[in-house]
Amino acid sequence: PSAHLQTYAQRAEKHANPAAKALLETIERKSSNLCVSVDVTKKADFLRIIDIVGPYVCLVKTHVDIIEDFDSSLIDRLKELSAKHDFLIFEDRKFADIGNTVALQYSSGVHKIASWSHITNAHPVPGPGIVTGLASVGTPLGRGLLLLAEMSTKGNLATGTYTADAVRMARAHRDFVIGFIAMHRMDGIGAQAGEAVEDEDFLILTPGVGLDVKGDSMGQQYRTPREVVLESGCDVIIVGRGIYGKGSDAEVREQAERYRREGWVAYEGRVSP
Ligand code: 6AU
Repeated sequence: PSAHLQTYAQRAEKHANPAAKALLETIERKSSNLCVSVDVTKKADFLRIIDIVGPYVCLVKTHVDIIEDFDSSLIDRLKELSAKHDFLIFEDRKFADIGNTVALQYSSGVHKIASWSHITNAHPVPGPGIVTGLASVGTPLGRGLLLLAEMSTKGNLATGTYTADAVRMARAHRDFVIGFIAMHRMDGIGAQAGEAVEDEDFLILTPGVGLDVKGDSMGQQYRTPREVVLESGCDVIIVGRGIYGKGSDAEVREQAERYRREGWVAYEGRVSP
């Protein structure tokens, strides 16, 4: 059957990339396909929210460049929380430059992303050189890359042939590109006639997930975990403001539990209808 009709555990066995395998195993172990996006600007808030949501997530998504009081101790704490709560880390860097530049941005600077982030992402717009550049840093460290094949926002340009070209780019680098930021499954998209793609299993991580509102004032659009996982066949739901934006610690915990449950019920409905 198509990969998304198999269990996460079955799929974990077939993945050679260490980050993809570890993510699928973590999802299975914790019964959670929830990634929380912690888009806050203060170190203390960042760590507090992660400690609260940690038990309910497979993955924590960061934007480290928005943290005002960033220093290397933040990364040490983040790694401790990752071990304590058993989740992987995804720095949502959205690389978008030539290979040589992204290799430097990924390995160096203040943030040294490759040294701590299991997964990162990139826009395919520069062409395959962006994957080669990031892979030169990430592959020796066992990291995984997601290409942005689609986006969640109104009016975005990642559609049609752009999306198909992104999938083709991933197919040419299957050891390092583990999947996509996308709104639905990419199975067979952009394949040439006769090209064997039935066995491919790109992970689909999907932002734009919310249960209480339909969007924001800047073009974000939300769908429910059921629409994303059951109807569109995506693998991981990414939730930001729907969880961390809820106020008290108790409410943040409650929302994390709620989205974990909704995401998991949608998955169970998919693999054993
Ligand atoms: O749930 P939200 O709207 O508060 O946050 C969604 C998060 C943000 C975005 O930077 C990110 O998901 N995102 C992405 C990613 C993950 O690459 C792509 C996209 O198309 N839309 C989107 O919202 O941290």
